[in-house]
Amino acid sequence: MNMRRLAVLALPLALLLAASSAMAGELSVTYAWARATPPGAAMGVIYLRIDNGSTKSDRLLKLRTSVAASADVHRTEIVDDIARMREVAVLHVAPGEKVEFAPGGLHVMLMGLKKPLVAGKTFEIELVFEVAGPRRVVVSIRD
Ligand SMILES: [Cu+2]
Repeated sequence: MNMRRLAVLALPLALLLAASSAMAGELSVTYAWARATPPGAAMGVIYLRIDNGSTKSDRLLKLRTSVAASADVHRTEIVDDIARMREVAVLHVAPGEKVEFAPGGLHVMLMGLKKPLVAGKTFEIELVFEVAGPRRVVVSIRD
């Protein structure tokens, strides 16, 4: 293998390392998406991932978005074969823990939607953590 070939192979690896080291030591919120809603719908849901890359335990205290009157963390639970949603007032995220919000489990419940969530569009939500502070993320809307 000649040197030129080596350099070409080394470049993607260097980029990968740079990307992962930028995330290390921090709490990050990624993969945020919302389900598109029909016209007139009052409620919507957001799924995302919280990755606590820090060494400190943290808590999600509050969520803010301009698209709805309120945004709260809910957990769907099956009780006696019936799916129920329960509000999670304060979500704990342990050091190194990844918390996945996904259909059938944790989700952000939007209530009092101000307009329909249209597939292909985006909006922003801010998650306020006790230790890490606010994290503003772009939510993409999907069908
Ligand atoms: Cu809910």
